[in-house]
Amino acid sequence: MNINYQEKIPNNVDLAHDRRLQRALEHWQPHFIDWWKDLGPEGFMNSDVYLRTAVSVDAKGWAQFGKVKMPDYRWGIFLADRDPNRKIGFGDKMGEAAWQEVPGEFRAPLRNLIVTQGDTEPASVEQQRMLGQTCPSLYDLRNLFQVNVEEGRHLWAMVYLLHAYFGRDGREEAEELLHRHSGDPDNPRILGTFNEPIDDWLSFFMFTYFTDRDGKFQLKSLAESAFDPLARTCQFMLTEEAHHMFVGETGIGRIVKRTLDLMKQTGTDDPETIRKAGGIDLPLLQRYINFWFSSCLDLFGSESSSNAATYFANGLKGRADEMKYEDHVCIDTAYDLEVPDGMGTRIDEIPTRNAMNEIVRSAYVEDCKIGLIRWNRLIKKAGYDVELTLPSTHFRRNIGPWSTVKTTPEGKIISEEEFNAKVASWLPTEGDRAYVKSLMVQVTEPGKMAGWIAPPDRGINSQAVDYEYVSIH
Ligand code: BYC
Repeated sequence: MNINYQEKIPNNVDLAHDRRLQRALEHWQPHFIDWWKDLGPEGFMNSDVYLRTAVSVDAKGWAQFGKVKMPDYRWGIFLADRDPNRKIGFGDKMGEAAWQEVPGEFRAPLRNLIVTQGDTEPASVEQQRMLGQTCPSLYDLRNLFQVNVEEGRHLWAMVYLLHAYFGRDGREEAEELLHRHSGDPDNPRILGTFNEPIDDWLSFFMFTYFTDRDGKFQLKSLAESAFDPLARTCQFMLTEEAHHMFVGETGIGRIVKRTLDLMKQTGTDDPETIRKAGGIDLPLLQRYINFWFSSCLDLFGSESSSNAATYFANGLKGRADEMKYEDHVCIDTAYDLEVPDGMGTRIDEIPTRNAMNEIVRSAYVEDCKIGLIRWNRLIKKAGYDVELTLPSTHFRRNIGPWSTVKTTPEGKIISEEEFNAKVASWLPTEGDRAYVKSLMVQVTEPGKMAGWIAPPDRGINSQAVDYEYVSIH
């Protein structure tokens, strides 16, 4: 069904025929707009931003580009088309018809999954709200705002499900999504990473590369859900998510490119010299990778999780790309999990269903490698013998069995003293953060770039790189 833009809330769910739901969502809408004005991007509310807006959910031509003032963006409710024959694809109920309503016995866990997913969307907008003040170019500023408005729409997607399928407690949860705030000590966002400050653009690119990729894997897992409206909502969200990861991958790639230029110009890879030349040295970049990657690994939950087993058994949440796996039931099978044991490790055999978080995390790690291969290719081509790497999945964990020990980035268990003595070479220091912050100055002349990042290879939607992507008023 095409998206109806004539209504107050654009949608393709025939909202006009459910007056109660329409009224409830129209009641929530001004709260969302107030939240956007208070905690969305700081400034720029009167600027015209070159944004894409969804016009239909089919694969071809779902987006339309044009200049829009952000508060006028048409946030709405878009679900992928329904397959009337869809069957449950995994777990104990495999082969049964997908659910169009929430079964009473799964109300609480499904609501929790939707609330956790929904909570991350406004959280990320809050985390990024000051970045416009230090944008490295108008091209980047536009991409930031594109990401922000789409995260706002993803919040709408989850709020629709809460309102449409979870009655009064769903409506209350929808209100709470606007009341928790990223980094608020009294009422923080649910998941750790979404309370980390993002006050420089290097962190933004790391976030869109690593954290949005967690979003991709979690959405893919929920797109397998037996609860069909959730599955269809997540399928459409995934089409928007791809651009967010593109922003991260190309953003980090452009930093690497600029740093390599500076290394060539100065004839050295010495970090101090690169910093004097106004660039981001590769060891600093590595420390940011170590920080964000390890933080995002925690977003998959514990390595062994009875929650995950129950979700899988009941068809609430599958594995990303479930069809890639041979066995969709995973009963009576085991998974070998490496866990710390003193200063060494041992293998624990756990039921596969309990290992679902770890299985999806492993697929995520593989996906994260793609960008590193591309960035390392640039480094190698420039003639340098340096490699950016992903740290071990055991490094700096706060969730799961590895949270009880300290390891090197290579995953070797070490004492707390050794960790503390070496951490400054593994994770961003105060000095690193202050230096990155010192580079953050706003550049708003069309086509101009800040000195620490190379221009993109091409513009957005075939526009030139020096197109005025944001007209600032
Ligand atoms: N921080 O059994 P366990 C995105 C909690 S990103 C704090 O191991 P489970 C986006 C856990 O909730 C994708 N708490 O975990 C990206 C549980 O609490 P309860 C977001 C954590 O349940 C960029 C307890 O610890 N979507 O879309 O198997 C921009 C026991 O945990 C953390 C989702 O996450 C943590 N890191 O799995 C914008 C999908 N990890 O229930 C957007 C929905 C775990 O005992 N969420 N805990 O109170 C889920 O599927 C699951 O809740 C999790 C955890 C995968 C997060």
